[in-house]
Amino acid sequence: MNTHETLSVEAEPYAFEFTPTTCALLIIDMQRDFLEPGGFGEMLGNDVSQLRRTIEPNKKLLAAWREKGLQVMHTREGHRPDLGCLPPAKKIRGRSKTTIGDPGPMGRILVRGEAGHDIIPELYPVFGEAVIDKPGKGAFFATDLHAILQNRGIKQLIVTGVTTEVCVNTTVREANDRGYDCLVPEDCVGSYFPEFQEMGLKMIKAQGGIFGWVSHSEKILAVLN
Ligand code: TIU
Repeated sequence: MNTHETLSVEAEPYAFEFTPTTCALLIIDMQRDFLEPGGFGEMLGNDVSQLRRTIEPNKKLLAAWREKGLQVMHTREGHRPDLGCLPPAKKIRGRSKTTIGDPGPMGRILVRGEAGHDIIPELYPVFGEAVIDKPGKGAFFATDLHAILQNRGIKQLIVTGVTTEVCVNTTVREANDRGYDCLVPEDCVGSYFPEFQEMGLKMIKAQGGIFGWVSHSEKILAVLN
């Protein structure tokens, strides 16, 4: 496979055509606090196994992207230790006893530099892969992601990570409005709620691909190899 040639992946609502060298793998918020047993997500009563099934397919896709020397970027949702970038509305949302910035099972919840905020070891970034720290759900809000993508000549994104209906969906919508084509492999994104997983994916590919395309990691790997 020549990474400069245009490839076509079977997808919905129709084939996704992309040039590997100008297509980045963007992995959203695969953080310990969202995915690991004993983390913040589980503490809130969520079933982390719904997210953990995405680890293996993400590992395979990441390995393939790295092997071809293609662009990889990671995001983490979280805040400065002084919570200066945490809107008061986000701090109090949910009326939980324990909220963002408070001590949690793996350090202060969603605070940069804490163990729970970091990316799971299975998908840990390597040198040269941008890590975008974002204060919101979307990866473009209050970050330099768009500038980095422009500087690297990226036009298309394969978006994976968690959760499907929250940070993945918000990021795909933001990317779409900025002119990027987004492909979401359904096995590489996860939600704590099966019904949101299904609808989150349907929303992306509806109306002729209103926000992007949906496929499966095996279909992407098949055209890469
Ligand atoms: N990364 C991300 O989706 N953050 C969330 O808070 N997701 C929830 O589903 N809560």
